[in-house]
Amino acid sequence: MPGTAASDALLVVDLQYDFMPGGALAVAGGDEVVAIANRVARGFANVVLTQDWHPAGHISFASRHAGRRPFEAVTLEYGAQILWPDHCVQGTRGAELHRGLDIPHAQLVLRKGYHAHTDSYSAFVEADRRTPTGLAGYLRERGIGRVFLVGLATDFCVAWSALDARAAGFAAVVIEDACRAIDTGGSLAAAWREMASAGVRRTESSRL
Ligand code: VGL
Ligand code: ZN
Repeated sequence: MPGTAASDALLVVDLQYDFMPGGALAVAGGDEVVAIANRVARGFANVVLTQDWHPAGHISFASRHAGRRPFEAVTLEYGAQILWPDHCVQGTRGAELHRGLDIPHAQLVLRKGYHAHTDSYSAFVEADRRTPTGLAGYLRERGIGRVFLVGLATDFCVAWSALDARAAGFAAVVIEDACRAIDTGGSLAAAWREMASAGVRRTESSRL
């Protein structure tokens, strides 16, 4: 399953300081993914980086909801939302892409989660499940048919992006060893189940 076809793209999801060990929403082993992503990206002509990019006081922050704590679930206008520590606030260091990322040929940095009242785990469609980011159109116009995914976190932004890639008609392949999970409340097992039933495939970076 070589990823070098002109119609393949690699999506490098949210390799930002706030998701690294020591960050505001640290993902265990998140920093290990950077070197793997760099290596994988060398095999792709088409690379898109994503960047979680929230305004201060974003609706997904527990600090915005009186009496709520991070990792609690609440119901918002658009449905279920897990509350998070403040993270990836626009213009802060925590929102910056890891400086060890070495993918100079990446063509697009796609920011998401910038609407104050809507989260967006997915790089394709916001959490209201209606507002597109424009990524599907971008990939389609560029003749992309298959999207490979690496990054953070397996069970949130990677999984939702992979599911929405499928929903938009792309083949989707998650490179499992190039991702790390948050795994809160069974989220990782649930994400793999949903991805499997949506036809998302999984592979290892050594197989590319
Ligand atoms: C993410 C939770 C909140 C992610 C982003 O990148 O997976 N998770 N914001
Ligand atoms: Zn976020």
